[in-house]
Amino acid sequence: MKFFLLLSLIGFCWAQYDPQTQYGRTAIVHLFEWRWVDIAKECERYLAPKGFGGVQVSPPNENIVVYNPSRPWWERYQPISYKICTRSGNEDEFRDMVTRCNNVGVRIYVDAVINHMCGAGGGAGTSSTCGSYYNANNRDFPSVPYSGWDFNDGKCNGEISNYNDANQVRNCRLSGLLDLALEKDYVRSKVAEYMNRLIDIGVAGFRLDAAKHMWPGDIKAVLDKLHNLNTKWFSQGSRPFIFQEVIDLGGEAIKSSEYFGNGRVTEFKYGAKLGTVIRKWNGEKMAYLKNWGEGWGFVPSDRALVFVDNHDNQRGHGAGGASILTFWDARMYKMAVGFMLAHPYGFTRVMSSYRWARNFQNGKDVNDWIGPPNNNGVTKEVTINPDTTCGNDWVCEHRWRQIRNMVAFRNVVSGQPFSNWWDNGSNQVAFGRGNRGFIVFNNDDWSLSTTLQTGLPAGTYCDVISGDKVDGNCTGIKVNVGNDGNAHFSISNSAEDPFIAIHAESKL
Ligand code: QV4
Ligand code: CA
Repeated sequence: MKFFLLLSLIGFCWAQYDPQTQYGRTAIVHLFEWRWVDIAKECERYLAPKGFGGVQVSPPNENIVVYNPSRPWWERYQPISYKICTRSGNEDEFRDMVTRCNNVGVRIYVDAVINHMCGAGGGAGTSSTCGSYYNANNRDFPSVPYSGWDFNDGKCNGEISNYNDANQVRNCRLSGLLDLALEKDYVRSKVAEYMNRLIDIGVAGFRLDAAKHMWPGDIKAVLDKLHNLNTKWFSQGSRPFIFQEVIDLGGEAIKSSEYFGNGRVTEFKYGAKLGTVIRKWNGEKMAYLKNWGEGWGFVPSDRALVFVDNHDNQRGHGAGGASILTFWDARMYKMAVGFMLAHPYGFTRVMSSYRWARNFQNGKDVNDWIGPPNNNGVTKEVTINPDTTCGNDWVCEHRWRQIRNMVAFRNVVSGQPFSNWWDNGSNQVAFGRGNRGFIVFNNDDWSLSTTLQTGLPAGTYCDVISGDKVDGNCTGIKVNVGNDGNAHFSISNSAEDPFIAIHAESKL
């Protein structure tokens, strides 16, 4: 990432696109709803040794407490104040997490909910995660403080009803959430004060929640008030990494390109399209992935934050629809995440979820609101089983061998070109990353057996999908690459994981 720093030093201001990860670390994980004490431990015991670049954490600021339904995950997207005090932990625990993760080279990115406060129907009282008083009826949030003057009621006192009217999308209420008047310097200053407190603690950047619902210029005005990153862990002049949640599947007034000046944007087309291809819906096939990336109409790679699923669309919220692959579709999900991590496009985020009791009625999961594993509202610890999986209903996709090893693959091939593409015209495809990595998929209903040019030096390589390289041996499939770079691959269409990946560091 030193390249970005050089550019920022000579005034290219690239820095807000730079994830600020430790050199050679190229993916982050969203530890959705985890407690700070558990994230601190995970940084030290797992994320650092396995080469993860950082963690997106759930909103750390005080939120409304909702009892109907009972403590939904989405209560954390209804701020009451900017006190660092939620079900994930208090400010001391947050500080400890950021320090311990940074000390092992794992960055923390905060989910910043700065477009709004709680729902207009949130009532009044102290039903909040830190006991702060609020009164949604008269827009009173004394712990910030915000009052009626600080909201957009004067511009629009209703909900967004027309996504083809940019003014509505920015100035009206998203799902009834009280919309902050971010054109006011006072509001910009309160938001920046909150974000600067987090920067000074040591965070590396921010996900800007509901960025689509804020004017790009208002966001820029806030970002211009932000401090440089803490020099205890970041070089002088480092700017916070910014990725803006902008859902743009096309066909609406607002385009993600309006936000490129502020930082990266979430590319929701990525997961929606990849899910359709891997599911082989609408005549899609993996052979079409040859021009994956900008060729599919996505934003430029250096402006993209990409993911297979996120906390919204893994449960039917937000965008992507039924094609989105999640941990519930494990076999296809691993293929999609593997493809994402092997392909050079975008900066990659891996989802890490919890299990909940889905209950589909008329095609909709009526339990889509269920919050994290908990004992009477207290979020459960992330326990680690002897086989390194997680207990207490935490899914820990990031610990699945196929996904963990592809995070390492992405690090090993970083900077290498997309090369040696091959396909069978259907759903058997392969591609390399220069002379450092190679991956082969069989998503057809028949076996794959073919010799391919890998671009790799001769030698015996361990497949990192079916196993690991342990003490100079492969616990899974071995692949022999000849002096000409060719190797033979056989993948049954009924294999547990119908894909093979090898790289420079899995070579015996
Ligand atoms: C209800 C009614 C409203 C009424 C309001 C009155 O629906 O008509 O005016 O009460 O208070 C929850 C409830 C929702 C409720 C709202 C306010 O689900 O029914 O409105 O609270 O009380 C998450 C959830 C939402 C949730 C919200 C706040 O997805 O269901 O709403 O948190 O708790 C668009 C946006 C995109 C957004 C996506 C979900 O462009 O930015 O929708 N994604 C982000 C986050 C997402 C979060 C929000 C934005 C809001 O990823 O998790 O929404 O911060 O695509
Ligand atoms: Ca707004």
